[in-house]
Amino acid sequence: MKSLHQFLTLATVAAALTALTGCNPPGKTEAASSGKSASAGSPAARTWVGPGDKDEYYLFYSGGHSGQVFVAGLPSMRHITTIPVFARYPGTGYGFDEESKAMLGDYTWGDVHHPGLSKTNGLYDGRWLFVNDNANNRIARIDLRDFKTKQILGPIPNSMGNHGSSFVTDNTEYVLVATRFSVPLPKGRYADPADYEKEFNGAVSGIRIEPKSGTMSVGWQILTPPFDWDLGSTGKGPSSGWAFWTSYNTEMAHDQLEANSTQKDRDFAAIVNWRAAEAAVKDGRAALLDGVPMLDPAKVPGVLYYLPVPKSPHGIDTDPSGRWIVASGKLQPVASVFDFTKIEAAIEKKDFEGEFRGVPVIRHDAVIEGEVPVGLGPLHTQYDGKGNAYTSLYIESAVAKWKMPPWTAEERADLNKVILDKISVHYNIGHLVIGGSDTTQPYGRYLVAMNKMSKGRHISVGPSQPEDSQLIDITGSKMEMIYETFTEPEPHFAQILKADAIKPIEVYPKAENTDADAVWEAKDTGVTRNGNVVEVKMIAIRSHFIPDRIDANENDEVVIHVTNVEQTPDMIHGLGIVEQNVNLVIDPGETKTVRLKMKKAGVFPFYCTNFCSALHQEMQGYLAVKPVNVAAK
Ligand code: RUQ
Ligand code: CUA
Repeated sequence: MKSLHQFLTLATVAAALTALTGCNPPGKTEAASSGKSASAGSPAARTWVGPGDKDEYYLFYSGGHSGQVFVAGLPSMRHITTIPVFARYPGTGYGFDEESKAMLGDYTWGDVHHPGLSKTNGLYDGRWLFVNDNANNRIARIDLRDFKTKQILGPIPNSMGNHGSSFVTDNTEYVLVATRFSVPLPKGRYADPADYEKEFNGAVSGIRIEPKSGTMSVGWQILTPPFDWDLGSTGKGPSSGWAFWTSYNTEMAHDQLEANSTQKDRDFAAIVNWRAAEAAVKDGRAALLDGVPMLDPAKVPGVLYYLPVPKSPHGIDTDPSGRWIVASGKLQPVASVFDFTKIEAAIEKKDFEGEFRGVPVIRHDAVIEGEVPVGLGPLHTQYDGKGNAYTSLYIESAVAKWKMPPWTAEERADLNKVILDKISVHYNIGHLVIGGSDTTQPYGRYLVAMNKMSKGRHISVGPSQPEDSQLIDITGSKMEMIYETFTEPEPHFAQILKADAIKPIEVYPKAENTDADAVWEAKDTGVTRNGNVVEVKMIAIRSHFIPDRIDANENDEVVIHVTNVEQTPDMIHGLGIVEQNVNLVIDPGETKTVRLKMKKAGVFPFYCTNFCSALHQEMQGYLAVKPVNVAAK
């Protein structure tokens, strides 16, 4: 795939590196001479995607409280685009036209944590990317056909702080969601936080996905005690039909959680049989709470079990086989490996160590396979599909690579022996991602460490510092750091998708434009008045708008529908109206609408915001607004 030119460039880069490091013999990189394996050439060679060449993978980063999703390429780590989801984004005009404005509602931000790709038969199918909003209890669907946000569901009833999502089931039946904070339910009810244990509740939810359209709706919810639900994952193989979430704060503290929620040595994970929950709702065993079906697990046995896991856990990750479930306690330096086949057997035999509010607590020792001493501050675990697990160590600023069960008797006797490798990251890693780790067939080639601190590993940009992400090659027996990049705050989790798994469209085909207000020819454009409403049907094409003059009166409502009639990729036009806060960006073949109230008279120029041709600058016009007293004459 690489061109001759590129190889020449690589040789030059390698030579330059050698020159810089001085003592390396030709062809040997610094990494190689320092005894680390350099599995396929120098790090520079392995991340180098030359001008005109393309990356092999997409990296979909969550954008944290930016409310967006960042798209980068792997292995180059180059930022390619930003998909706005929960926040306005002038760059693509998102949140300025009527449709996206309506989707955003009154919220101006979101907090994106965990993107989840849609799946068919347990593998990514390249249809949709779901992302959650921890702040305003929403979940969004991005269509990978055009990389646009198509639906925002929420605020989800009975959910407060949608952190524990977006976890997608094997055939995208559901995106699973758990509430982080507990509140008096239904939302809007007041209770004194001092009565937390009695009055507050949490919930886990199944967001149903319509198989053809991807339309999301709340399928079912399960009421829980006021624990703080944290992270989750969905089952597969033997655990298909199940889902798992960790919680912190089984102490049910309502204040000073730093101390009060870290008392117990174990917190509960939720083991949820979502197929049973779905069936129970069908059988009419749910009660409506705030308009959605809520199951009480004490009255509907079999939908929920608790599993004690050590201490203040964070990540809980099902392995590609679906048999092993790894939970990490932030405050214990181990990753606990649970055997789902034993969990099933324990449920079958009622091997419980008690119950909590009518929900059985599975006996920990009956289902634990081992506690792997991974290191300090374990958070999340990913899998390479070759029997290895990789756990992020926040406190240690490292990634531990370790061997999954089955273990030999010798390994079992001393689980230090299953730790295969450790690599430092910079600094305080949160999530990490391996492509396809949550599917049955991980790609297992690269690992991206998403670090919470960058601590000046970049030229200074002042106090507001970016986050640091590092690319690690995991093809060899030793992990190898090969690249580092920076993003705006704050990637939590990410998903990696093979680039050839999708074929996005680059123009909206004219035949598919169903907008009733779309116009394609000059003769169909125009300005019509209906009482106080002035409606404009407009065309944008290199390098003019038709019409390029709009007349209105003060206090009129002006409704503009613009169709970009181009069918050429990258021929994007914009419509900016000066001092009117109008910023439409219209992709080829797309129609967008904006409504504006003409609050004051004057003549307001409008222009194309996207440099589309040599005469782009000439692509302009006037919105002429007469004052009321003149208009009346
Ligand atoms: S969290 S650093 Cu919001 Cu996914 Cu673990
Ligand atoms: Cu159209 Cu610039």
